[in-house]
Amino acid sequence: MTHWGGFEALSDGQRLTDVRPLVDDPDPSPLIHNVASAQHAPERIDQPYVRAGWYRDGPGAPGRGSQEFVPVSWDTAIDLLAGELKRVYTDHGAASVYGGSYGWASAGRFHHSQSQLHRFLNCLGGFTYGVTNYSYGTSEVLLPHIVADSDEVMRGATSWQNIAEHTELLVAFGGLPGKNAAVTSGGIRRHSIGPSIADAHRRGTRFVSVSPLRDDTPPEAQARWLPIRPGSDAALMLAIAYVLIDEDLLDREFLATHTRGFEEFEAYVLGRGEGIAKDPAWAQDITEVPAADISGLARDMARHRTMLTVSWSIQRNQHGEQPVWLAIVLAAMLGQIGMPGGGFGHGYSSSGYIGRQRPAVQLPAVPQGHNPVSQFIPVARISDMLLNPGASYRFNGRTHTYPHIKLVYWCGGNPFHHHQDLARLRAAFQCPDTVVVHDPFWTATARHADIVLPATMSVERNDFAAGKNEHIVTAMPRLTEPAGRARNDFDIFADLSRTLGVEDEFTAGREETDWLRHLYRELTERVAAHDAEWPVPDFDEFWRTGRLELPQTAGDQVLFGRFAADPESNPLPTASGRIEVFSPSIADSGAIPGHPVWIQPDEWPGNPSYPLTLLANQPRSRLHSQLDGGAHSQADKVAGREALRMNPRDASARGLSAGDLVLVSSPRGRCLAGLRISDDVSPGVTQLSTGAWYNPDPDDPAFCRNGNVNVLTADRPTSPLTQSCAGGHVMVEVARAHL
Ligand code: PGD
Repeated sequence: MTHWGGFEALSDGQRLTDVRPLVDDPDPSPLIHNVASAQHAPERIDQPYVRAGWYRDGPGAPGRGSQEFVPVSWDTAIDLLAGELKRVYTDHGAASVYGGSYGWASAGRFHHSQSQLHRFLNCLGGFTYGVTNYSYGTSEVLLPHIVADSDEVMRGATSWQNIAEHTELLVAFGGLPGKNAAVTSGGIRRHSIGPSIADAHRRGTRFVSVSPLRDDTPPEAQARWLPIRPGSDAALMLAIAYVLIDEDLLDREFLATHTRGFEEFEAYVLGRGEGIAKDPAWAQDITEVPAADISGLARDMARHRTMLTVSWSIQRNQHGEQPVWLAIVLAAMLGQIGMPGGGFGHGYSSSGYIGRQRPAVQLPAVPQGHNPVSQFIPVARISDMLLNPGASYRFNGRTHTYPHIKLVYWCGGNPFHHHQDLARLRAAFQCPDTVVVHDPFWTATARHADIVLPATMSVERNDFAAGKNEHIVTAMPRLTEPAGRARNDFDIFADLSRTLGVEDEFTAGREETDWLRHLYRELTERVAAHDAEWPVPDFDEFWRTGRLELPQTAGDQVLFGRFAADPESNPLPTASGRIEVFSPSIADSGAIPGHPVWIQPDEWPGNPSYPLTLLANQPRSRLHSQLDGGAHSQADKVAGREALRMNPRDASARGLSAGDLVLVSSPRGRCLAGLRISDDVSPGVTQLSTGAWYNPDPDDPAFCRNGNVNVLTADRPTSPLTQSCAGGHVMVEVARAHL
């Protein structure tokens, strides 16, 4: 099982051949073909390594990211690392270790890299941790202020089945990209988004896809495409709100009984304060959506059972809070929240689990123990923390201080893929005394470490997996020997904990198989407690058949149905118990206004040096940066680089042809890419997915030869409220490259 689907394969003990999707997957992802082809690729780390300067001169030696590595034995690596951990914990304390280690790693409940790392570091006294995430970090902070916990909103989203039965109009801001729905963190057994959309379309749901990219919504939806200027969805939504107010198409009774603060918002929309009415003509200038289309869409929404959804990508931008908040306010104005097929969702198609019925039991996880350290950062503030120890910053209404970090430990993530402004990150990575990385591959993060330990891939170990809202648990028997001298993260930590005298706390006396049986027992006890009649095979039987079906929650899944029916008895977990159109807690934070507004991002069309808006979105041919060397990912390259898409009009204005090697420049950096021309991309827009491996010029860390888009993006937070990743858009210029 992978985050992008399950497969069966033949194995000769060393390599996989004949990889096939699981037979019960209705729409398998071709990404499974990256696994076997990457397993023994040259980028695989064959044994432990230590950076030459660090090996020679010890912690703090300069040259990280630009030096050779010395191969060492496992015994030497464990001794060196144990000694360094002891020094840092003794001399500087647990808060000087950054173990946030953000990243997706691999599917599998036991060999979950971050859980293993956190458990290990907690045995040593704890660590500075990371909060929120790069996927939907903005919403994770925002949503509890205005409706509920983000997990509740996303895992409890109205089901696709309910949409197919009841929704007349589904308006998708950011579209419904099938490539993202093909992935669920933790594993996806059945790819069902295409069939779900086709079913809804067949039963009469009309789709409107608001996006700069036509193919952000799959053909099954037969969607009406409403191209929009990137980053302007909030302006479009405000104009829709204006039309609903102006034409009295809103449900004032729902607003009075279920929301707080609509009056302040209404005054802003009508321009009563600062005098600018947010009408369709105002929005047309900002969004490039014709005013008549905006009015028409508002009326269509008011006259039909309407579901609004905002993709995660839209909140991954400066001021990304605003469109998420506005979609909820619009849904409240329509008065359909809690009705079958109506209301709002967040992230339909941003991940495969949203809109699927929840299982009735929680999956087991490796216990992480207790972390006594209170210091943390929002994960996307990694460079700020390393570059500015002791500085203060605002987050979610409070002031915090960046700790002094001496040791960075990364296991299962790739910040030199996921973070913005990689030249700045590279400078930040020079600050700690020591950087440790476990990864199966020589990622750019491994190349910027001092101690590099080769981890197994999931096909090289035993585990079981189920992603969010997945109701089949899949066994993951080890299919091959580990490549080279790779070891499981768990075994590496077990060795370290033995050397450091905390083995019993870390392993609890269990090895891999004992842990799997232990976690499986926990799961089956939960199933039995929920439904004593539910068929539960013992572990050996589960391992033989490869699957365990979980009971699902009962009933038709409608988000906030009970709240809508009786808000007094079923209040939301917000300060007012209602939907907060105006939020005093957000207003008091001073970070952003107390109701949603339009704020123009700092980078915006108008600078002749960087006239194109580049969408730095999720790739089609791999998950993030994972297995970029795999066959499927490599087959998608153009001119040997990551493919950049551009509208024919913009290509011809620059004298560019399909297949050209191009140079993409932003105010921060430059990268090479291969040109693909497509009228699925709006004029003035260009698109380069994330995940090509950062391969900097030795003399210029801001220049990437492979096409890593994060050399271009700004390391700027969404806002001081959410401090999240705003890497979705960047202004660029594209020209033919001369090598
Ligand atoms: P991955 O490529 O999945 O990226 O960032 P993330 O760091 O999660 O990295 C996972 C790493 O774990 C890989 O190097 C893989 O080899 C390693 N790994 C896999 N299995 C194991 C294992 O068992 N043990 C160990 N030790 N390592 C393992 C993703 C992040 O990028 C996310 S979630 C999002 S949504 C963001 N998206 C964007 C974006 O849209 N635009 C921009 N500009 N930037 C983004 N960055 C973010």
